[in-house]
Order: sequence, then C-alpha cells, then structure tokens
Amino acid sequence: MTVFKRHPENPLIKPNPKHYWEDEAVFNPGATYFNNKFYMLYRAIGEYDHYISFVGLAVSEDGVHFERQEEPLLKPERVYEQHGIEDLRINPLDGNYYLTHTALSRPATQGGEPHQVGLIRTADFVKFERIGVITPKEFCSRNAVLLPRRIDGNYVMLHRPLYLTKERYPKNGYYPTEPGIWISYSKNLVDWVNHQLLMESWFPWESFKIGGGPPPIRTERGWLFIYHGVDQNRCYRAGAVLLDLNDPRKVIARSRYPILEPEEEYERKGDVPNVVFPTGLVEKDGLLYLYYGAADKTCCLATAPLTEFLDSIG
Ligand code: BMA
Repeated sequence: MTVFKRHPENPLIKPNPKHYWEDEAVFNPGATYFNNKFYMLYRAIGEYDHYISFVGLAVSEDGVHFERQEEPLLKPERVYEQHGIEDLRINPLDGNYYLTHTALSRPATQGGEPHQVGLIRTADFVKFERIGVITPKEFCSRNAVLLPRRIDGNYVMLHRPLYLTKERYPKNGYYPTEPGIWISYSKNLVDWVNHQLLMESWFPWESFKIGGGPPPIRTERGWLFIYHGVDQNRCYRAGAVLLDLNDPRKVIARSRYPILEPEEEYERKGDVPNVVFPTGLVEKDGLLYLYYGAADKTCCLATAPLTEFLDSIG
C-alpha cells in the first residue's frame, strides 16, 4: 500500500480549450514554493502536427487550486529550443530558481533524439535568463535535476543518459548497458565532469528504463529523490530513493514497490496510456505534495505525510 493519496480534485489542471497553446494537453509540471505560493510550470501542447511544447505558469495558495495565465510563460526562443521546452523541473539553488528542461535535437514527431538538457535561470518567475545546453554533446540525456546545494563546492546534477552519441566516451567513463540515472559535478553549472552511475533499473516495474523525477529535497534522513520507472509494457510508475546528505553517490534506501502507479482513468487513458510521470515535489508543514503528469494529458497531485513516507521506504 502506497502512502501517497491522490487528491480528490484530480486532475488539477486540464487542457484549456480557450487558449491555442494549451488546448490539447498540459502535463509533467515542475513545482516549487515561492513567495508563500505554490508555483507550477507545466508543459503545454496546442497542436499535434509538430508537438512543440510551451510552458504555462499556474500559481496557488493551497497547492490544489491554481490560477493560470492567458499567455504561455515560456516559448521556444533559442535554436536548441526550437522543437519544444519539455518536462521542466524547478531547481531552487543559491537563491535562484534553475529550470532544467529537455531540449530536442530533432522534431518531437520524429522522437526528438538525441535529447539534451537546457538551463534557464530566474529569481522571480518574471525575468528569465537562458544559460544554454548543459549536458555534454557525447550524451543523449534528459530528466536532469540539480541538488539544492553544493557538495564540497561543486554543483551536482542527476540526469539520465540514454546512449552515447559518439562511439567512444572520451574521458574513459563507464557506460551502463541499461539507461540509468547518473550523477555529474560542475563548478559553474555549464561544464559537467566526473560522470558516474548512480542507479540502474532493479525491479520488474522499472525494467525498461528509469529517469529522474523532481529535484531532490533535503530531509533529516537524506536527500529524497523521486524517479520514474518504466516496465516492458511502457507503463510509467514512480519510485523513491534516499541519498546520503554529504555524499549523494550513496543510495541509502530504495522503494521496492512503486510509490504511485497508474490506476485512475485519467492515468490510464490520455495521449500516452498508463503514465504517472512525477516532476514536482514540495514539502510544506510536514506534507509532501507530489505533482505529476497523467497520461501525457493533465497535471495531478498526490500527497503524503513526510515522516510516514520516509518510514515506508526504509
Ligand atoms: C517519456 C518522456 C515524457 C513522457 C513519457 C510518457 O519518455 O517523453 O515526457 O511524459 O515518456 O510518454
């Protein structure tokens, strides 16, 4: 039995037929708590010919009832964003919010690969500064998140390389046979080195691939990192690990069973069936708010008491 409970008002955010840019699908929302409000930055689709993702902003006092904007918050502007800004995560770090998102090298309708990770900085969710592509050219990688603080002076990124785009990885790195989650380090958030494997698929429900979910949050027992696992039938579920606070390369606990999996109609049916894709996590007053995309169609919420949840994953 999972500790997470779906909110009865799910889906919290649905496509808005009045807006050209978000009338087909809204999903995979990044989330954070800023200025006493919940901020959600969600992926928005307004057409299927090119399937180019924009980003919408939704703001809420209680984490459940969100106000949305008329216009997209972010649209592709740079060449590397031209095929869409996908699956954005909000990473609080050094007093700013760093937005990591998937950037596609080819049109989404052609699979988009190789994927890269783009970085955008904001302090206020009004002005945005494009920093650029941060994953090394040698990787097809996505699902990147940043640790909320530096470790020994280094920024830390968790991401999911799918394959090498060059025949040989130049810095004699180890490359896993399955797509796993890697940890990388940087002095400046742009040049990432010291890539190491953090996690591989272990369980049947994640045997096809795994990838990072929301940015890790600090708890007294370790960094809580929620991820997604995909099985051989392409069903997307959520799992969780705890990483050592001082050395996040050490996985100190891992959920054996999914913490959330497609059950409700809105998770089983949509643009892609059987998808629970966690991308936003906020802890407030001892409660975890987990925001996730359901079936690549809507944005949903599940909540869990923090202590009870930590007990459940060991
Ligand atoms: C993943 C990504 C996500 C998507 C999920 C389910 O590979 O493309 O953006 O939500 O598949 O389709």
